[in-house]
Amino acid sequence: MVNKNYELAKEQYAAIGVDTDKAIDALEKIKISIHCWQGDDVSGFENDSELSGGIQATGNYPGKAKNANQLRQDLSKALSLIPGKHKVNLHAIYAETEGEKVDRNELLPNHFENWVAWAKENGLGLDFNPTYFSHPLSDDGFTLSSADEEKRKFWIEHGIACRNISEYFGKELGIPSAMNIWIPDGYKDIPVDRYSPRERLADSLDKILERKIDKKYHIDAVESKLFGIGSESYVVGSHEFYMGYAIKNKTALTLDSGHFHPTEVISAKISSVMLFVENLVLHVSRPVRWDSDHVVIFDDELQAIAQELARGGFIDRTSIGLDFFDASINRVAAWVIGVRNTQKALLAALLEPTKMLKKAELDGDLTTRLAMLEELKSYPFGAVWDYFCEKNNVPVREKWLDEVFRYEKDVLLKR
Ligand code: RNT
Ligand code: ZN
Repeated sequence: MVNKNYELAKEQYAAIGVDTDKAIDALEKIKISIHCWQGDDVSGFENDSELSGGIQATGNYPGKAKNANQLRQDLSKALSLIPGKHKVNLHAIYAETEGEKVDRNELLPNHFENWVAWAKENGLGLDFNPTYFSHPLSDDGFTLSSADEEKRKFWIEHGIACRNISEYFGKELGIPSAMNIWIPDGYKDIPVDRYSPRERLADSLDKILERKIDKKYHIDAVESKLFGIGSESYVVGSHEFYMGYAIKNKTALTLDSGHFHPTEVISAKISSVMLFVENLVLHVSRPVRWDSDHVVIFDDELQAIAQELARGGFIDRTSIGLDFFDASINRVAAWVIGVRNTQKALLAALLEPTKMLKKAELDGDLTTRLAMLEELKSYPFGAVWDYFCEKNNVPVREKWLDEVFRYEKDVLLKR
């Protein structure tokens, strides 16, 4: 059935000049950066601080991972239901310090050696994030832009420690680690001085990034935001701030789909960003009325993001990461849904007869452009997706759900 459907689909796509085998080869090469924090509601293993920084995981579905072994077990389960080879995105709070209290400015590569061993065993890459939230020294809402020099120093040291860890990931695994800096800094109410915190943030970043690291191993990225809970009126690390910083300092820029005004979409920004920065990092998320971090679904914006990457030839310069945390449904299923949807959107984009569409556009034939874009929506891309799953030895269509529920019964509900 899967093969038969694929052959039929292949013919239909061939008729409009699209090679489905080529699209499949291209999709197979794309590593999605899977965020570990969906597995435990962004808790981490430090055990002594509540989630803070204006982000929130709501829900209390049973079976949350309570330690690194459980989190790796859950990730392995999810990965077994996702076609292809991917990367796992870690945060500093997922360090394993064997019961010893190690503060964040003192973290070392060896605190992540279990993660590296596991990644090697499973053929995965790793990405990284310093954690600038859920810590007593971020309680007043300021970290790298703090006016308190002691605090600011602590967080600079944290950034430096994290770059060493990220470089270690890249060296050990032979795949560059993208390290994304996001800070929660900002004010609930209207500030008087918007400039000085930004000046301090730029200075902190300069200090963190001082040591040159080979891009073969490590890529620096910076993530902007419009507002958070408790930073509604002012966020130090705004889009303009980081766009400027990334261009000036040749870092990557991270675009999170939940971090802009409600009618603003990151798909529309990619083509501008790619003119001025070498690498793009995406945090694909789904904001529902606000930066709510819902599980990514196959919606218009996800498809538009994939189209922009494929049409522009930007896939090689982009780290496609996910960033959502929903604690109201099975957490393993949340990963599988989000990653598979992202891959589906990429496949749909790779199956587009882009050359033909661009030609129609250049020729001024905007009627054909619209007609074709609409017709393409009902082309049999699902048959190609099913074939891709089968080829990669993962369940076709919703069959993966049975495995998640079996795992829930055998493992998650026993925790
Ligand atoms: C917060 C940012 C940030 C975090 C993760 C946990 O608004 O999106 O990327 O979600 O680092
Ligand atoms: Zn994000």
